Amino acid sequence: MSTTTEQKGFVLWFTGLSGAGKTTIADVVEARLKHRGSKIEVLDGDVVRTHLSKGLGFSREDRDTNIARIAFVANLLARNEVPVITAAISPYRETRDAARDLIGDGKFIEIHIATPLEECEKRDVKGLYAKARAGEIKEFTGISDPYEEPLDPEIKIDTTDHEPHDSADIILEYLEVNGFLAPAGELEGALA
Ligand code: ADX
Repeated sequence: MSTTTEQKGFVLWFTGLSGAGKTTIADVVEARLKHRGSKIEVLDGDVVRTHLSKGLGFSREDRDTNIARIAFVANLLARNEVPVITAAISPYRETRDAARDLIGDGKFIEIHIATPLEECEKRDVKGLYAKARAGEIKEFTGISDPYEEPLDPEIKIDTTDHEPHDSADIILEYLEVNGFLAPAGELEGALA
């Protein structure tokens, strides 16, 4: 018998430029999943870099180490039925593919937050793009360092024409359609 409360592990692997909206959307998806009674853990690049990846910089080697650590922890959680959202730039295709291989294709959901560079730079929430343009920050993704777009992500969202709640809708619908999440209302219906 299927139970609507059964929890499945999966990883929502966000990738995209700094300022694309990864953290903002992750926060909304996290809140919405919690509201639906799901477990959820978030591994945010900026936060991971203050603990697990403290001291790492932005060379390719350090970014790869950072991403490998995030993938390692995400896998530990997902295989124990704890859904995970990762929100790091993760600029290298090969490194994201290694994360996909580790976690398993069936559980790895790559989400390209595909906000164009011009829009990210226009927002410049942290003021880092201005510093990168002025040469004060080296190896800045999109300006002086590469970002390799996903070729075939499970989901692609451009936040230029989506509010965070719209983006979260797209992601939650994907989870429902693909059997990772019981449709909204099903649990209430089952308990009625
Ligand atoms: S990743 O490349 O290793 O995936 P991660 O997501 O952890 O990057 O960290 C990116 C964040 O670090 C950015 O959102 C920004 O706030 C900050 N940052 C500082 N320096 C850089 C840089 N050179 N390139 C990109 N982001 C930087």
